[in-house]
Amino acid sequence: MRIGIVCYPTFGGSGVLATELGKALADKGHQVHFITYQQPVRLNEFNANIFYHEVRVTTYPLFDYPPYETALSSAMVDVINNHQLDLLHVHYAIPHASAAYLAKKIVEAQGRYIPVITTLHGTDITLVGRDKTFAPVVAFSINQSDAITAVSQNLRDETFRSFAIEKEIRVIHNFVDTHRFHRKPIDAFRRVIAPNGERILMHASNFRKVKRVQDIVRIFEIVHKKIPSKLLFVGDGPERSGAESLCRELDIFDDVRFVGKQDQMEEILAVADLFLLTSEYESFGLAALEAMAAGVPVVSTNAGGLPEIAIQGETGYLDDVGDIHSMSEHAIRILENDDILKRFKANATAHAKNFDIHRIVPQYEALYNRFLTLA
Ligand code: GMT
Repeated sequence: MRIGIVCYPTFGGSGVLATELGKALADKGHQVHFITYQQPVRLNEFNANIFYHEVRVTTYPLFDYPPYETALSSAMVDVINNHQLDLLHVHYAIPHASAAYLAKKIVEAQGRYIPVITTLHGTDITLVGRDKTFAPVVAFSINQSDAITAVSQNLRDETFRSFAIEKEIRVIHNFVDTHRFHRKPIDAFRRVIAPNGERILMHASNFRKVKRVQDIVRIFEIVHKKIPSKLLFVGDGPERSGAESLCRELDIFDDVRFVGKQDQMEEILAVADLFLLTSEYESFGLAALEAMAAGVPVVSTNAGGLPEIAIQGETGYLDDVGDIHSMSEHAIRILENDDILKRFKANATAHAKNFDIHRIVPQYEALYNRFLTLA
């Protein structure tokens, strides 16, 4: 198949998932065309089946807001026609679903049929999409997609609650390459972070408000009093400086490291003992799944789709949003004893296999195939 993938190229989960999907499809022999404004961060290796088409937005003094969506639709039309795409798979509704709708209509007028599959990822529905400046366009373009998928049952239900969607929304859970994430820790790296064998707690995100990173700091403060430990923050974003200030205020800064954006997550996760995710909402929580695949138990909130990927008391614990004390107690319970930690690590590794790339990618292929027979 010749597949066009449209996504955000940044560190966010939707872009990561779309890129990993494209790479997996290319490995299976499909020709994959990424259409986006920048090389996706996880698109870091050469593959003869992968093509990358950069969307360029012409600037002009008249444009206070350069029309990215128009440029994106034009790029889609160009790639559909010049590379004879069989379908377009767009990740994150805004503005990808409406740009795809326009591209679809343009090529239709030229006599070509191109199915559009839209995958909803979370904030495109729950935060940004609901905003009335976007809502009518989001609802319309989702309804115009030939197929709609959501990354969790929770997101599917939220979408139906928020918009008048007239079509079936298929749940295809996010996935992880469990083989790639199952790494041996690099001892030298572990020693740099935890020179005296302390436990290592980790959080990775885009540090947006929805992640409640201050809760992570407060949980660590409690855990740290009982268990010699270090906290590693991976990623960057608007709430990072607030988290740094809180670490200073609580006098734990020497035991916390902010390592910024990293693309080799599997190597960093390999040294972690516990992953913390305190989000107010996660449609899925890909970062938590990647942690589990690396054998790292997860203490998280029970928000959104997180209960669909974790097992209470086995792969970690799920607590109410903001319940810092329960999350701290659970973290301590996992970390205080080597045998318990080992059991949680093994459970996390085993459970992540249910979301292995080789189980999930065929679900997308089966969906694509339904449309190829219509073309
Ligand atoms: O978490 C973010 O803010 C980034 C966002 C994105 O669109 O990249 O992540 C969303 O999509 C991920 C991949 O499907 C999910 O794992 C995240 O849970 C989801 N984030 C939210 O729902 C807040």
